[in-house]
Amino acid sequence: MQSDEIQAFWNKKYSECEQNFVTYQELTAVEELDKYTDNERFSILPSTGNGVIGKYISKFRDMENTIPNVIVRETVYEKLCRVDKALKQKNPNYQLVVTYGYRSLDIQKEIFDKRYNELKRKYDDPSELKEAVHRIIAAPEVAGHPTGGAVDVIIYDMSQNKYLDFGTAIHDFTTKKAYYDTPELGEKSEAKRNRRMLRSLMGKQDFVPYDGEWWHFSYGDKEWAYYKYRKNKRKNKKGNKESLELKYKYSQKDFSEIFFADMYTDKYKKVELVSDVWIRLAVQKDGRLTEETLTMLQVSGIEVNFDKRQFLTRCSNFPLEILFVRDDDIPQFVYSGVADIGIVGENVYYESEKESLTILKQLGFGRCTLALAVPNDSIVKKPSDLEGKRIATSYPILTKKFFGDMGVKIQEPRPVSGSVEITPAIDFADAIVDLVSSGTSLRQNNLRFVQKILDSQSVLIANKSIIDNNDRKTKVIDNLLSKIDSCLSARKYKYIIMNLPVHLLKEMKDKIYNEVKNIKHDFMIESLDDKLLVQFFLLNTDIEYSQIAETLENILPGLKFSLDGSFWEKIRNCIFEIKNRRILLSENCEKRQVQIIVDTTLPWEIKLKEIGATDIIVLDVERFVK
Ligand code: PRT
Ligand code: ZN
Repeated sequence: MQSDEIQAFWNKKYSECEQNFVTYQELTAVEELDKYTDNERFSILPSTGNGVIGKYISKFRDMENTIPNVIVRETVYEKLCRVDKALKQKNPNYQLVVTYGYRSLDIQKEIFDKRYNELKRKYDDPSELKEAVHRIIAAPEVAGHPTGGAVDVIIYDMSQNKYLDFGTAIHDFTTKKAYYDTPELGEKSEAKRNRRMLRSLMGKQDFVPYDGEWWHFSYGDKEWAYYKYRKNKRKNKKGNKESLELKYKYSQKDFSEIFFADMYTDKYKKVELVSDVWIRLAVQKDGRLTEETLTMLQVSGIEVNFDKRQFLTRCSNFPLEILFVRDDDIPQFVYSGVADIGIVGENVYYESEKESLTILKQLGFGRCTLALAVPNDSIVKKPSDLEGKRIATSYPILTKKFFGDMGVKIQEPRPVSGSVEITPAIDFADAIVDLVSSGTSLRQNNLRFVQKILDSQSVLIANKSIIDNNDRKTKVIDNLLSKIDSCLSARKYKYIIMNLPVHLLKEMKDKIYNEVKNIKHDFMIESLDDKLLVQFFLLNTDIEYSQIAETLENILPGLKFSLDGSFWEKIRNCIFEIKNRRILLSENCEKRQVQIIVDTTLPWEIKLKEIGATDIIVLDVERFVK
């Protein structure tokens, strides 16, 4: 055969395949079952573990900005786990991998529109055009992925460290071999066998296949309803009772409507609940606020299992779920109730202008200033010099408000999402409104600070209207706030590692020992602790006696402060006197390492030098709190 004859032969074969595909027209005929079946939550597929795992194929991560993990309906997740279990019974080295699950409607629309515009010229008939595009990418209003019911799956062989042969790579649309029934793969080929195995395993869990992509299966979406209906109709020809069911369970959802089920871990099990009321906190996924936020939670005693690939995690010792998202989305998520509370910069909070949102607490980190700046050589001296001028910013609302309040009419602010500082140099703007912290960025871009618009730090925000109506959640949030409070006060302290002269410590202890053994004969000099003595020494000499009582009781275990006022006065002097002895110190005397926590509001540096401390290292307390 000539090569174009061969081509014609395959084309004919493939168009026969295409006859069987579910069409757009057919899908629009499917009706909704009822509203209540659509209420179920979504689950996150773990990216490791023993059950089914979710892994986006890297080139196909168009959900990256919103969701770093594959997510699906709760029921779909359970069914997938059962498929994986059945698969492992065939071969324990086989692993079911889901490379695509929920896709937001916006993305579905975007991809569909792109293809639609590409193919527009080729078709006169609009309904033919729609069908042709639909064959490549499902029309948004009937698509399965935005319901969370459709998945793309493949099997991985863990003993070989590779995917099983399916004839094409997953998501490879460049060849029609992606069609399940491609005539190019022999019936007995390994690829065909694997396709049949996958289809049969998925089918046993009530998923339906899509003939145009060997990897695509769904449960509960329109394709699913139609496929079942069509199958029943076929049976009908053989004389079986015809089913009139042509109804689907799951409708399309926007990301903001999605509520997540519990995290699943290995072994197909849910994590055990430690509470029946959980609150969800939205935090920045990957940015300036992420590390400090997580540290703050840890120091507050909350165990966060942070894994960059996850976007939702449950704390193991506090009823808190953490949702990792882009910081700009946090006000919206808290506003819409996707999260109960969130942590963002005040700049983002005020820019979002959501009325029912409120600041619960200022957190002290992520400090910066929203400022107006102009090129060094600009004639602008003050905001009013910018009348009628162009201003680039990521904060158009705050910018407009600032100039509005000053009564200066500027052009509509020009929104840019990054690299604001270069816009004057490329003549896109006459001035910028941007965040500044060290000011390096302004200097590097030959910009000059004109005026501060807003001081910002990170804040904990909540949706008043939701919180006020839920006492149980309010309780959990109050509990969280008091934990955060104690963390914020811990920031007052520093962890100090230093070397101290051994003979000085010894002298201090001897003196105390002599005083104590008069009233407590079994007192041991070993029970005097270096660390406590130094801590006591750092206290101000003029503070109230009662205030240091607790510290003294720690230093001298077994003795009660109430014992005798004059006795304690003596002990106190034993310790404070030491600093007058520093004459005795020499550079090369024997030293011992002592580690203490100091209150940074006290003049600790001077005092430590007074007792001959050397090699002082200062660290944040947080690092030492697990
Ligand atoms: O990806 P995602 O959307 O989550 O992150 P993002 O890029 O929107 O935000 P990110 O991580 O840059 O900042 C998060 C928050 O940190 C901001 O909303 C602020 O509240 C706070 N913050 C604190 C800052 C800065 N300091 C800061 N310096 N945000 C941005 N900057 C920029 C500044 O605009 C400048 O361009 O950092 C650059 C360097 O600043 P200088 O002045 O130190 O040179
Ligand atoms: Zn798919």
